[in-house]
Amino acid sequence: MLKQEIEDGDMTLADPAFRADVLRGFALRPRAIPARWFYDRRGSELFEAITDLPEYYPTRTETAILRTVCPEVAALAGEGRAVVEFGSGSSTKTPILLSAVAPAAYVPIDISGDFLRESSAQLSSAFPGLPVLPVEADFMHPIALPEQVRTLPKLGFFPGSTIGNMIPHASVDLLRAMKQSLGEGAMLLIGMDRVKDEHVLTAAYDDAQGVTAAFNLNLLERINRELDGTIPIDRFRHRAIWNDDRARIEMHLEATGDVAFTIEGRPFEMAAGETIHTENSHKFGPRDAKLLLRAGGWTPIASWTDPDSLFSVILTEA
Ligand code: AVI
Repeated sequence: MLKQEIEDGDMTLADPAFRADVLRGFALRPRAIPARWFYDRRGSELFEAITDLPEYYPTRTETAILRTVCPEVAALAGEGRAVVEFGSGSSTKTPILLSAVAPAAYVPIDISGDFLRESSAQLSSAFPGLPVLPVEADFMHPIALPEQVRTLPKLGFFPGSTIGNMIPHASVDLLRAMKQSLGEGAMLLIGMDRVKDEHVLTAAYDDAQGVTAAFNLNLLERINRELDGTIPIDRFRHRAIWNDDRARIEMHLEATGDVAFTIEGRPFEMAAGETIHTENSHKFGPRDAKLLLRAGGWTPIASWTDPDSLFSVILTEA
């Protein structure tokens, strides 16, 4: 999870980067706040709940694909690789890959030390004998991997279609940074969500139980909590819109009436119907996915989907 939270006893101190992004984001037109700020403790819990929703197909579909194809991935990757996961590996997907590949070591990378420690401890007990070497770092930039795995060939793992939350030039930068981190002879196994019927997409991001709405609105609660905000949350509603031109679901928070509020004492106003853009989730046709991967320096060598062509898992080499 991308999460950064500074706690001091009972009081949560504001992260200066959060403050800067919120103040900058409210000054933009249209207003926009980066999606990374969704993932405080409450936001991470809500995201976990989203992954179990009947409408949110990505997690269960990708998991099912991995169950089927990981033995093939293992055969293509060969023996003796270190698996390097971009993200904390707290999901059920990681054990599926580790069981099939039987790697020489497992290196999870995450910006949140808390998540990293929890998931590393779980994986160590599930795979006794496997060296688990967590790295607390921002994987958006090239990373020096632990000494123990430097000479081993790597298999990168980036599931969940998290790449879809970046705009195209940022995803190309990320793929290039991953290539640099993983080094010579590396492979990358990546999950990418596919373009599909608009109603299936909008339902996945605007579920009947309102969990995704709560996830989106929690960003305003976080601003109120951590930046001494007075945003009237009940005067905002969650919107999930398919932007066909950009092949992405956009999440927005829309003011349902004229509102005035303060953030750390600074005054802000929004008119009814004005929005704050909070997330992009890009979807990829099979050729778009391969083109993006090639632009990031990776050559696709195998690609799998589910029977309904909802989601892709792609194996690439550097
Ligand atoms: C983390 N990421 C891949 C999710 C997605 O589907 O874009 C985040 C999410 N936002 C709303 N629902 C799920």
